[in-house]
Amino acid sequence: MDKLESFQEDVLQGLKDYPKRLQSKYFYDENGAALFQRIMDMPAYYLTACELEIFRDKTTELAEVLHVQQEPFDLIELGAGDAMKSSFLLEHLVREQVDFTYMPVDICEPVLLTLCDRLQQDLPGLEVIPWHGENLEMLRKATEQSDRRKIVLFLGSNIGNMELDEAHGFCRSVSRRLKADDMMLIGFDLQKNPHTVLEAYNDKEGITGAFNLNLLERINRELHADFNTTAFQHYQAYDPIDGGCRSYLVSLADQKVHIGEECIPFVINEPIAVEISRKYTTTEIDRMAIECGFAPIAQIADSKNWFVDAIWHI
Ligand code: AVI
Repeated sequence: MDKLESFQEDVLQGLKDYPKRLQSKYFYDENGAALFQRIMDMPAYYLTACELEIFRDKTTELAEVLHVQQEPFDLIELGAGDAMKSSFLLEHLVREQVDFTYMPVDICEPVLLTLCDRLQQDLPGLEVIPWHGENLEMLRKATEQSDRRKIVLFLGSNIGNMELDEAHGFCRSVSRRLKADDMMLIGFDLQKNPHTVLEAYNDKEGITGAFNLNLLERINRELHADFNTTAFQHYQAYDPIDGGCRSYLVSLADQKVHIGEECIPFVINEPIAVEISRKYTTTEIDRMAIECGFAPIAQIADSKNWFVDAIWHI
């Protein structure tokens, strides 16, 4: 099945289900990636600034906890994107003449090529091997390719976009690929004042709303659908008990939407669940490490204690 076919299958399966749902991994077409960039620039979207601060101000501590002087290793960054945060660590390692190869993984080839070009200019001494494809598939290839020690980065609270069972399954799959002395560094957004969380996903300018509605536009563009995007409204909810920050697109009318040959009925106020951005407690993070076959070593936080990069070893 090609990419378009699996997109169509996932969309139809989700919209025929009850309650209706769409997968947030489909947010990131070209428009979605540009809108996410605007989200990251919003002052209310604190996550990027917090993790950037950790990588900028605690680089030496990160490098020490990761035992980078121990032996040559491969630094595999899952979902690397523009590697804005990890670049602080890369610069530090190059400066310290650490023996390592950087292996960025990304589903989007142009993003990966842009990153490689930038790294070649900014850090000419750095050895880079890009992996274009799905995270776990590329991790498998990278671990099969060499026996060198591996350090896996999974930043940006991307783990938060998975339901708990999915997040556990993902971390377990990573741990099964790793061996003694290998490590994983994973970014978690922490539970905090519920208003702070909600404001990060419910901006008045409507950028997050546009980001979510872009998924319907993408379905129109790529799957020959006729969503009237003005007849759907973004709704965000945060549950401070379980840490689930969920976004929905709510139908503003009784309406029918055609996707290719299929017809999907909506009743007024019916929601489509589109994304979870889960917030964790520090205890849950350590528990998750253990349940997934890792041993937690450290949690490095920003100055507000809003975000942590957790470091686990096998
Ligand atoms: C990519 N991911 C970690 C973002 C988040 O915070 O869940 C996606 C996002 N959705 C709305 N705003 C940002």
